[in-house]
Amino acid sequence: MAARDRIAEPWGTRTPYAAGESWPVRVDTHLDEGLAPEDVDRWVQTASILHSNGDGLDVAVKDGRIAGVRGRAADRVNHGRLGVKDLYGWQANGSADRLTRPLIRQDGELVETDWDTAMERIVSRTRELQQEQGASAIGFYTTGQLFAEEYYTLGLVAHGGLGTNHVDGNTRLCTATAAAALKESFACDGQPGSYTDIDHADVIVLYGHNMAETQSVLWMRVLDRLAGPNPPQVICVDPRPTEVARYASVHLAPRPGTNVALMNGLLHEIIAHGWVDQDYLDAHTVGYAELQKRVEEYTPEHVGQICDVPAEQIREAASIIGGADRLLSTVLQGFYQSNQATAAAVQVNNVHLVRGMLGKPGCGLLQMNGQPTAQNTRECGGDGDLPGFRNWSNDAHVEDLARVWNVETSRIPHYSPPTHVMQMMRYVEDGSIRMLWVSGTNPAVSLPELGRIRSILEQDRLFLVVQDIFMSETAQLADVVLPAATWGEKTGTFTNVDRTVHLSEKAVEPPGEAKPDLDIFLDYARRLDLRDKDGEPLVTWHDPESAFEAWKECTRGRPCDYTGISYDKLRGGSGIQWPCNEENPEGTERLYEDGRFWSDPQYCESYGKDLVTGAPLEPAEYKAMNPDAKAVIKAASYLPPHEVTSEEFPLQLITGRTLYHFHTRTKTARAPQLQKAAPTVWVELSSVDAAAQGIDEGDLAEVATPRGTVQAHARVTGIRPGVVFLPFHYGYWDASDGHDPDQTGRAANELTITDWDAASKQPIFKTAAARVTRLEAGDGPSSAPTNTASAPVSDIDRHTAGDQTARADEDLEHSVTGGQR
Ligand SMILES: Nc1nc2c(c(=O)[nH]1)N[C@H]1C(S)=C(S)[C@@H](COP(=O)(O)OP(=O)(O)OC[C@H]3O[C@@H](n4cnc5c(=O)[nH]c(N)nc54)[C@H](O)[C@@H]3O)O[C@H]1N2
Ligand SMILES: Nc1nc2c(c(=O)[nH]1)N[C@H]1C(S)=C(S)[C@@H](COP(=O)(O)OP(=O)(O)OC[C@H]3O[C@@H](n4cnc5c(=O)[nH]c(N)nc54)[C@H](O)[C@@H]3O)O[C@H]1N2
Ligand SMILES: [Mo]
Repeated sequence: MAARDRIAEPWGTRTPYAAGESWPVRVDTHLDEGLAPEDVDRWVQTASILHSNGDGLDVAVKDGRIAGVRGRAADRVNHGRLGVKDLYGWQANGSADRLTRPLIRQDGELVETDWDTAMERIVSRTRELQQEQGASAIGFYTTGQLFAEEYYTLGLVAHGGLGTNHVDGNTRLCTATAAAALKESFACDGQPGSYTDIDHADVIVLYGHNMAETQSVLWMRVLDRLAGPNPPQVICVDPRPTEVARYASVHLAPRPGTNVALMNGLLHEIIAHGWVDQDYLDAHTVGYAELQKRVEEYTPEHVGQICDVPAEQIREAASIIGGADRLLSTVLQGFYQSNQATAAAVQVNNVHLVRGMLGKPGCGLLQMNGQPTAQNTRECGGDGDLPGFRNWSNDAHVEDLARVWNVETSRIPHYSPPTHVMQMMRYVEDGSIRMLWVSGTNPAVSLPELGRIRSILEQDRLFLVVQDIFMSETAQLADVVLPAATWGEKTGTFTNVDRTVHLSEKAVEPPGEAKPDLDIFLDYARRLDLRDKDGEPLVTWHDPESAFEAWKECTRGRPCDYTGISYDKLRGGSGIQWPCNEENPEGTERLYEDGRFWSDPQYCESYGKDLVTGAPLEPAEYKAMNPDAKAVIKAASYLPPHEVTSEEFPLQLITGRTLYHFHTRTKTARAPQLQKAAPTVWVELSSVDAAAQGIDEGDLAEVATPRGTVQAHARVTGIRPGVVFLPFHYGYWDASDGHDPDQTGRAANELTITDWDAASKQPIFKTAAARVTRLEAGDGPSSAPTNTASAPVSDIDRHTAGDQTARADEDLEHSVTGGQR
């Protein structure tokens, strides 16, 4: 067993392996300073909550507190490894400033109260609004960080109980495009691929996905293949010099917002060289002829000009993809939050369809998720869709859901597409939504154009409920604040990117009067006295396991079939991939193995949309296009971003993440090792752009767009010239000095634009026109991490490293017991 400073060495020790072999086990452990593993009272099973990778881990309990974590050797996802946020982030649970009592606004101030008073205030406001205006006055905005049981309950309460169509999750900002792209190509959500495809692939392409920092354990798996015999070739598509780019055979660094042009260029080359699987196309797809026609004009030279990438590089990347025997692709926010999000992500699906690379070992397609439980938000209806991947525009599906819920069909809103969050904000602005219940998300930092969002959420006429574990920037604006219990303090299940379902068990008591989100939703339903059509209580469950059993029934016969899974089956060994049912009792590694899809018009989740306008296809249109349940190849032409550079705003602004923080940092800023690794905001710019403005490493700079300004210290990196990058993690709260509204000038979203992809409705966080100017000299280099995409181009005398408390153990000898898959 060796101890390593995992802040300095985030990916830990290599355990090389060859194609087709099983990924070796390495068990990572981090415990409170001075606590030895043998002194831990109990180990309690869970999975990681600070990203979507789904790494299995056990929580160490000592004296009734969480005191550390250890990776689960037997879990199929991580084989024992943990990323930095998991190793250190658990400390936030025990933070002294957790919310412990409900708060209500009285004479302008938030004051502590009891649960009865807080809940009655919410219930009486709900009743008033139902009477005055109906359920459309009420909206719910949830997250990708609660558990399946909680989303399913919220979905039932909102859709089947109140009957409002205004339900969405922050998954809209996150993976709405993953869902949309899968629905376009396969008429159903659900990742075709499996993480074990990394064990087999000979080519791995990462499209706008900084896996090294955002799914760092998955990246360890790639690094271990790269360190072994017959390594795969990696292609990186990202304007920044990420760790992924460092290991890539080809790094395409396109101008932000030009992904569709790039994809069409790759498809042009693949088709022109005949690197296509015609038998597969004939047997299993519709729409190929249209694609052929559409990509004809996208020659490498033409695309090279649009994307500002050498034509030769496009040829080279295409020939690697075209020559692959086992092609694995991953897609994330560089596509989903950029111009033409769905159209671009769909072209990645098209590459796999054209090459017949689907449903075979190594031939994986991962339209990635970001948040730990985003998949469940989508499956359970927390994002406004109907649960169990039912199709809201298929009346038979709505009837079937009404049967499951025992309500009248007319009670379930399906007269129009579900309201997406940016539209909900518009309705709040207009005053037609008058009560908004926000759970597990911090929109006052994470939504675009924060000046506008603040003014919307601050309105007196809005009744704002915020359910959180900390006094977030959004909770500051609330009329009622509800203190939630979180991961480690409550039980439930969640599902990662590759459909692996994990059980997360309660390890310790929540602080003070904080309650599991499930209990809060159940309490609301009870107080409202919601009933089914026979006058019985609408919600028939009372705890996590009974909620899970009900959810299973809702999924019976649907693609995300959970009926073969139980809490007991999830205990002890590894997570299990859905569908898991009578036919697949051990779960299902890959979807679409036989070239058959869930796209039958009667069965499918979606009829698709027009990629340019977002208009949903009519059932008859879909039936005419795809009568025989094939995969759909949908072509798209490149369209320039809405906001382009100008003399005043000559640069392109993109925003995103660093390895050491999670989102608005309510958890990671309370973990000292993580906070120290990336203490405050910075702006990345190229040496060309820095020189043009007379900016040196560490200088204080102002970044401006037509929406606002942010001040940040400059980090000069190898980023594509013409592009600047801001991490979006920094709101106006800080662990050291609390809430300081004067610090609004730190949040990247002061600058982002109110605009979204027409098909997925995902906001565009990665294309805006900006200007950067120098304000004053800094006192030394910027504090940005030096071992990630923000690595400086010059030698600086500051390097990212942890102290004694950052040392974590790696056990390479660990023998696996208990059902490794
Ligand atoms: N450390 C860490 N890990 C996380 C999270 C976190 O907050 N911190 N959050 C989790 C969540 S919810 C999510 S959604 C994922 C997100 O994970 P990622 O998508 O990997 O992260 P981002 O940094 O948002 O964006 C990825 C890359 O997109 C590139 N990019 C920007 N614009 C374009 C473009 O137009 N084209 C292309 N090709 N690339 C572009 C950026 O340079 C950036 O490196 O991470 C998850 N994991
Ligand atoms: N500019 C820019 N903006 C972005 C992005 C970007 O790349 N650039 N990425 C977008 C993406 S992909 C995402 S996912 C969003 C994330 O944006 P948010 O969801 O706003 O970010 P978080 O900080 O994760 O907020 C989660 C909140 O839930 C609370 N919480 C944690 N656990 C629990 C729990 O168990 N119960 C309850 N009730 N509350 C809990 C936390 O304290 C926190 O306040 O940001 C989006 N915004
Ligand atoms: Mo996300």
